Amino acid sequence: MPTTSSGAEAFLVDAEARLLELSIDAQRAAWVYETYINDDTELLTAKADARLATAATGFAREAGRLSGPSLPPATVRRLTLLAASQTLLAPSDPAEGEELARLLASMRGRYGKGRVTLAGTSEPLDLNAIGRRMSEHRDEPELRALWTGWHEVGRPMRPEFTRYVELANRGAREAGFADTGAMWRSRYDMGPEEFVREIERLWAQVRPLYRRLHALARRRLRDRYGPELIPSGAPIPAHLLGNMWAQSWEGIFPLLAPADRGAGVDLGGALARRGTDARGLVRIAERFFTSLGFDPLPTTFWERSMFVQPAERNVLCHASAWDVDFDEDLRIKMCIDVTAEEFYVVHHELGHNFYQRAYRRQPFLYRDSANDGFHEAVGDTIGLSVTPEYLARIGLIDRVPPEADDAGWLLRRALEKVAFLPFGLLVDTWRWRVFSGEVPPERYNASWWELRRAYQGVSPPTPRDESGFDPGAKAHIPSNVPYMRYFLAEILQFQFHRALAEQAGWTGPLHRFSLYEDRRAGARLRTMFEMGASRPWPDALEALTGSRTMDATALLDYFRPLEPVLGEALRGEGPGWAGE
Ligand code: X8Z
Ligand code: ZN
Repeated sequence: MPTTSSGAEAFLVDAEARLLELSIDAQRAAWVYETYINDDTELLTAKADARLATAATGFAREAGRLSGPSLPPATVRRLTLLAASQTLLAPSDPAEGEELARLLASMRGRYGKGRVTLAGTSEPLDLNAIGRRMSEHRDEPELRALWTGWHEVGRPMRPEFTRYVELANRGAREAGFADTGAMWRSRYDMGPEEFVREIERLWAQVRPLYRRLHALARRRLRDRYGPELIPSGAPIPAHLLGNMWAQSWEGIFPLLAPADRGAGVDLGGALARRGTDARGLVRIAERFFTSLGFDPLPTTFWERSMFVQPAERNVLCHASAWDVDFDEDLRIKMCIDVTAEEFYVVHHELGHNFYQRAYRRQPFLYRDSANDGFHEAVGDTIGLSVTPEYLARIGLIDRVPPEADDAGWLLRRALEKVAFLPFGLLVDTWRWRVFSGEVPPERYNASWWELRRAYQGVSPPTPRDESGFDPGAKAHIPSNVPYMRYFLAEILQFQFHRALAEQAGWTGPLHRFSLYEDRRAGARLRTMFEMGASRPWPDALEALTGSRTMDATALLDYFRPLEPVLGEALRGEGPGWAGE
């Protein structure tokens, strides 16, 4: 019998209320766990997650059963969103659901508790301290020790991850999906094959630029470390790029800085000179949003957020933004270091919070971004407006460097943004294959490194085998957070930026445009935020940019002024590597 529209509506209202309640419980438990990791909080978060993920599977199955052509499109949309409302579906067997949630909590805990003690020292370093050293130090043996030491964190996750894949897939299949990866890919308002083609199309647009930047980095690293370690035509050893995952190369900017073209702006130095602390950094970012017409963050945000790493307990430092009650209880959780890099991360996180607050009046299933790339893109869009002019305007730096110095500034941005693209792409390329069974456990590490070599052009500094588990050394793997969103965000943020610049009548170079105090732009952003997930994402993209397709030409336009610098620096160093 076809479902009546009122029957489906009643089911949806009920499911939304129940999911909201379970989600709030799960978020509270997760907050306490991630800001105070111990055995009790681990158990509590696992129990709350299990309840949510098991209920979600039931709702997803029912949504699939009810959905049909006789229903109004809006109802079908909500049923579709309901089916994939969670990133994790648990098997309906409660024991298996709880086992799955325990595995995930355990892996997250291992990540949060991970430490490396360097030979000849006695102080264990946490990931923040390791990250600082990897971005600032250039001593090869030390970098190798930090890299290798941290990758040990993944080793005990291997059996846990293997079982998690099995159980998560069981839940996804009960709900009617082929596997968990297919479930993740079902949230893009297009067929899964079409989505994969979109990703490939976007990557093809940006790949030539990435290969040139890679060649420049390789050349400068060869000057520093010698041709034995950095031969031409080969991938770059992953520990030498200034970041644990080689996902941002900003740390090695000093090695690459164009000689006579300006060293960029020393934002870190400026913050230090001003004595800005973690809270002060967040205030500066909040001020940007209020300059666009958004209301200031609620008092509870300032009371409940974690800005600074507590000394006396284990926490999960990886930055995140929360909307604990899906209403006004906004928070961020970070271990803020007052650096230029973290200045951007703070803007990234607040982007989530302002988006969340804007869509809170939507029905529960629409309290989300247009697609997950949008959520990750908005704070970064604001970050693109952190220009030298803006920094001078708010008094952080004294003078705006001349336009002739822009190459340094742009190169720094490229080392963050362009360098990230292949990493953003490969994490879930790997996970999709794992979930589908194409990559079995006995090829976890091998396939991870094939992708890292092919896309990023990096190689492991020490031989890897299947006794370890290198993907586990990246937060989103033990935390079950999908990653393609960051690849999309990297493309979208430039599209947003270019569209807003055009709407403001800007005719100068894109990297000099700032939205600061542009209330009209703020209103457009708010319109898109308030839509939440109520419409297919092309509608949201159109509302902001006038276009219905994702397109990387804005990113290419933004970095075009860098071309002469790259061209000049690359004489004699052809881009590309064996194993591409
Ligand atoms: O995880 C994040 C954010 C939290 S949503 C800090 N990002 C990715 C990462 O760190 O790997 C932002 C850029 C990519
Ligand atoms: Zn984010």
